[in-house]
Amino acid sequence: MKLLILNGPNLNFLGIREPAIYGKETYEDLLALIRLHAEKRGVAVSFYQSNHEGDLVDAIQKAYFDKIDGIVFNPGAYTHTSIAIADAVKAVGIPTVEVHISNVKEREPFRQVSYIGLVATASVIGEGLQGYLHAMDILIDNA
Ligand code: CA2
Repeated sequence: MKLLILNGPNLNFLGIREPAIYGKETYEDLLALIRLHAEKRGVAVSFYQSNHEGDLVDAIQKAYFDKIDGIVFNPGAYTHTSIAIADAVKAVGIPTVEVHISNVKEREPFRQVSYIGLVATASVIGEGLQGYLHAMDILIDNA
């Protein structure tokens, strides 16, 4: 099984700013955590992070041609704005689990809307970096 771990804008800033919301661990720490979990669960993982909406659409389309079996996706702020990204997730038909490190349900009203949530298989919200591992488990256990 091949999983794509996709992260949107500013997630490369993890551990650098706003530790009270997003924790102290860095983006590299996140990748290490995921690599370890992938090894334990016997799945292959690839990673992509971009600050650009179109790049994320391209990455989702590429996942289709690369025969990716599942996407763990934190779209960052594009969660709340991007119909283009939601359309891409729907178009490729790859099971996709939305992840949010923070509990967006208890934050500003504009974070209550998720276009990705409308097309995702499941959403994992407010579990910190562990949420990415939970999302992997959902995809693996439902394959
Ligand atoms: O809670 C999440 O994972 C979010 O997807 C993170 C996005 C935010 O716009 C969503 O509403 C919820 C923001 C990512 C910003 O990441 C930073 C990390 C460290 C320092 C500054 C920003």
